[in-house]
Amino acid sequence: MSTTARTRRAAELRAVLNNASHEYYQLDAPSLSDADYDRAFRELQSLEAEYPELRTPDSPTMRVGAEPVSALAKHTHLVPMISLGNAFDEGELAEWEERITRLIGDDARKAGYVTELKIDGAAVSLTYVNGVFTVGATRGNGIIGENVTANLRTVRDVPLTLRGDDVPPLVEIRGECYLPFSLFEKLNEERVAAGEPVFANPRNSAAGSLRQLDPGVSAQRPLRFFGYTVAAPGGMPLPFEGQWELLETLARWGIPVAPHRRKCATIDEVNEWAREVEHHVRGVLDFAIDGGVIKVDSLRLQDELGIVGGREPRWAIARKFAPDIAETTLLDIRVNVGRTGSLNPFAVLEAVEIGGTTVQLATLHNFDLIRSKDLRVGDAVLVKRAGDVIPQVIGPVPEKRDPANPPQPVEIPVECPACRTPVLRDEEEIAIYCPNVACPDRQLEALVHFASRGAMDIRGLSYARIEQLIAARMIHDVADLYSITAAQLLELDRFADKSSEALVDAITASKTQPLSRVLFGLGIRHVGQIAAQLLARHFGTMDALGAARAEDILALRGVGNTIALAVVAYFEDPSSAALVEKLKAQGLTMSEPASVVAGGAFAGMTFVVTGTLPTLSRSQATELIESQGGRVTSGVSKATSVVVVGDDAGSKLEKATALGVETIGEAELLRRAGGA
Ligand code: 0OW
Repeated sequence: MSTTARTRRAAELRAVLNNASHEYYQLDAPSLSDADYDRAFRELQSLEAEYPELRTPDSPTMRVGAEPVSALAKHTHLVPMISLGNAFDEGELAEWEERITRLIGDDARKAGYVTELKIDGAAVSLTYVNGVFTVGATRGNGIIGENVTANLRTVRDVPLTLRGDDVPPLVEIRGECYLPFSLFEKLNEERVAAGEPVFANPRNSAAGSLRQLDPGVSAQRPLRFFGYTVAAPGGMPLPFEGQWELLETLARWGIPVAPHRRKCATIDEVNEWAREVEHHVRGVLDFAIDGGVIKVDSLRLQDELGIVGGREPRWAIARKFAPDIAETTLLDIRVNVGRTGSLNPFAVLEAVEIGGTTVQLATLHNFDLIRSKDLRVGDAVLVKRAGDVIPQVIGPVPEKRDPANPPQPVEIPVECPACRTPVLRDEEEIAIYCPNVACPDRQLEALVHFASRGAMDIRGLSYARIEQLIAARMIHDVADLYSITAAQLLELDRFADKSSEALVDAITASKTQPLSRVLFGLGIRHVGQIAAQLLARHFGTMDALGAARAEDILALRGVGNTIALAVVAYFEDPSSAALVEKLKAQGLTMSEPASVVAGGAFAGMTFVVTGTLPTLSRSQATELIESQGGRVTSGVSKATSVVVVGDDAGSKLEKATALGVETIGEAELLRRAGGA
């Protein structure tokens, strides 16, 4: 191949690969298959290996770790990286606004504010020369940082070239490098396996990964990046006038910008945003934040307000949230047996204050996780509590163990703690089960689930009352509920005339609950609310479903092999088939009203789903929307009625915000579908 042809081919491959990265990481809509990407990448790598002069700074092969260095070189920032003052409550935020108003009158209020998530990672600065990524540096002391260019090249979120024709010839883009929680835990598991100390929190691991001397190690650490400000040498014109436009421009140039930002006309709107983020958004983010950043939405006013002591801008402030991570002692690990028989370990903690509430219990998911985190009873542990999500144990603080007498690793149970039946472990799943259907703990949990709001919704039948009925041997399974009389209840503690009548009425009323709620209430393995609705709306009655073969069930869109086999197995199992007959004899209708399907809550609406939803797969969400008469498309446009937003939502969220299309989360989707 001639030199010209080689040069052209290399340029072509770079363009294809960089564009594919942009589509994959920024637009969440790849058009090039992984195989084609790898093929092109290898062709470029071999071209550059044979003809090194073809290697350019923006070549995607530069992302693969370069040689290790003995120490990081220093880098002086073009423009100092300033820090932020803090406001810990709404009062202090009001004082900040007053200080600004004293200086420039009402102008700030007129310009309005921009609120951004305050990413809790490691601040970095990216220098682009003629739109090509040239230098990457840590913040350091704000004036001089460390050159970590080779490491930042391995960060997929950092574009090697900026897009658009309005990029200044020399510009520094500042932002935060962070490690998502999901990857932080995985990284710690790997460190435990490698016998290395675990990272205490995502922030340390981001900073530690960035300052790795060996880019090959950085390349193994999937750091992410959000940009939030632009610095250009004095006098360089910038194509935006306010912070909101700055963020829009960064996104257009191909720099990831954090979601959940908002243009606020008043400080009250800022406070409303902060409350929403602290109590709802924070708990579902896959990355750590320690608050929000509030900025005056005008670069002119920012210049006028200036910087205090060269360190803190008067025009921006951090609205800090209460810390959502704290250290305490793991006093015990207990197990409760779920309704499906799974043994669910949970942590009993030394009471600790986190995010304004006292935490004494936390989830531990399963025993594999306990072993991979190497959690031991007696350990000092880090606990994360965010929003209204159940607290989680992030990991132990191993250096606090007494080397002379370290706590012992946790034994994985071999028998059920409630009925002593030897436990089973399904290989394809990582949970451990009690196979005994008559296990008292399983029965209790099964009854609680059956009566719960999402299932038969039997008001007044609380956990404590169910325990009471089981202890009085009045019920053994869910069908026995329908034989209870008010007279029997009167014999129990804390039951009077009214409450006895009311409970019997509530139980009787539940006989006409739709089939979907009965199916969900029966706790058939793998059949959650959505699957129960799909099965009920398709088969209509319990008899029809009970008579269905696996292939009939498989014909449903959104219902896979696992569910089909689990449903058939349920009806083939003598004890559950007998239970269904008992429920029928008790007079439960167990049929799905057709009206639910015809009109449908989403009739005539168009939805787009983006990002990873907490519990629904993309196809389940699609099924749910279609089962309610809605339509699902892939692109956001003015014709879109609603965008359903999950974690790591890509540019579809930006587009929805820009077009003013309504965005909701999974919980709201379920509520509107009548599933909640
Ligand atoms: N951590 C952040 C964040 C942000 C800078 C630029 C002007 C004033 C501070 O998400 N969203 N916006 C800014 O704006 N700074 C942030 O973090 C800073 C970097 C260094 C100290 C803070 O962490």
